[in-house]
Amino acid sequence: MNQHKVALITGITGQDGAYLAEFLLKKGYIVHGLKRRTSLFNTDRIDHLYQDPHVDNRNFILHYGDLTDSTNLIRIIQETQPDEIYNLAAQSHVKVSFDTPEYTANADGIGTLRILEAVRLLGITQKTKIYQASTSELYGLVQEVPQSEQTPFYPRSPYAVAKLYAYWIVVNYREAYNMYACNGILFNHESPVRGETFVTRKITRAVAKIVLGLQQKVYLGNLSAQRDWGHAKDYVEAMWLMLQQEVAEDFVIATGITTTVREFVRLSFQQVGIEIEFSGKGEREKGVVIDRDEELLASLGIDKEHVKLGQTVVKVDPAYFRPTEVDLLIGDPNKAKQKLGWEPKYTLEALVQEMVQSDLHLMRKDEYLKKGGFDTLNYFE
Ligand code: NDP
Ligand code: GDR
Repeated sequence: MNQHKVALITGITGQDGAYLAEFLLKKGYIVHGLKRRTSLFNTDRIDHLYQDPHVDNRNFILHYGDLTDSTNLIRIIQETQPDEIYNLAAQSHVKVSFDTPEYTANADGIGTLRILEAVRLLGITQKTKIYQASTSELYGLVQEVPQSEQTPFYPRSPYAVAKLYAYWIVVNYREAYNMYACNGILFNHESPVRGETFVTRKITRAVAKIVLGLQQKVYLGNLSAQRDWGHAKDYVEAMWLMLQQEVAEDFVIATGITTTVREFVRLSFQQVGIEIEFSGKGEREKGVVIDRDEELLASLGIDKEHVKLGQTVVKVDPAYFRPTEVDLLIGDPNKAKQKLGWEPKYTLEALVQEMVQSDLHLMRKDEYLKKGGFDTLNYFE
């Protein structure tokens, strides 16, 4: 008899998919993942988990698929017969959702319905538990803080509106068909493998490039936005805990602490011994270097001449503003603490430190390759 639980993760190539796959494999699960076909490899985050398809008894198996394709989802769910489905796949970028609203609705909204329907049509509602990646973006325009499971929703982007549909269809299927399906209302969570266009990773990557002399400054959007940032590693544990309860319920997962984008920038530069000060307002705001810890820079092997006192390292580009912004997110994780026994282990400072160190390491690799002449291969000459 197979003792191993079987999980299916959609969005396995993404930040959370990678952390969750690693977490479940350590717990002895057989992990199946849904992966989109891409023209270049995009499995960097899970390459360390890859197993040769020619060996027996694999516990990590990828399947080509897409949340916009019902028949494909039905087939994969039928073949894998999962005990748990983690629906993490989504067009997850809020700003991009204004450019691709219809696709975002299809993948993020109807995609969730397709998963629920597949489980219902296959007659496995009493076997298969479903986790839905809901989001603090549902709260949108501030109604109250901190935001809890009781706070009303007011979505402010096509992404959030699509996720609102997903949230309610999960609740509806739970009530209508007695399914074990639940929403994790997760606040922002980051890591060294966060997508490079989300603000935290954009900042830590830029800090690394600036101090290595590979870039002069970084252009950002709204520096006053406030987010409740945690670490993805802590948050995937909460996803799993939500599926191990007697009764399916929805939970807020957050740290309870909020920070501005501006402060995140300052903390990131501080990691490498650079103090910056912001001045000006709105589109004219900028961040300038006011102090350098030369000892720290030297201990990190960074040439202090790459960052000069008075250098502008942050500028605002209104192109990154959103048509409708979410100004303030701060979550109340008390229900999760009490019912799931969940606590975040990472502080914001530890998160920033890990991200900056990782990006320094990565950018150094780029620097070495460039110096060695291995950075550009022009196939088209
Ligand atoms: P990522 O953007 O890093 O990963 C998204 C994943 O979804 C990728 O694997 C991507 O594939 C896949 N995907 C996108 N569109 C489709 C599609 N049509 N069919 C199949 N797969 C698709 O997101 P995160 O890991 O950060 O987030 C995971 C989930 O949690 C998302 O649903 C997100 O909206 C939600 N969420 C995230 C939070 C956060 O702070 N990180 C907070 C709250 C919710 P590919 O690699 O091919 O692009
Ligand atoms: P968010 O994350 O929209 O909260 O969605 P993001 O990091 O993109 O933005 C956070 C805040 O920073 C402001 N900002 C910028 N954002 C980006 N991307 N680029 C910039 O240059 C920039 N400058 C300022 C934004 O305006 C915003 O206020 C993330 C995603 O992971 C969603 O999938 C998830 O649901 C939510 O978190 C919770």
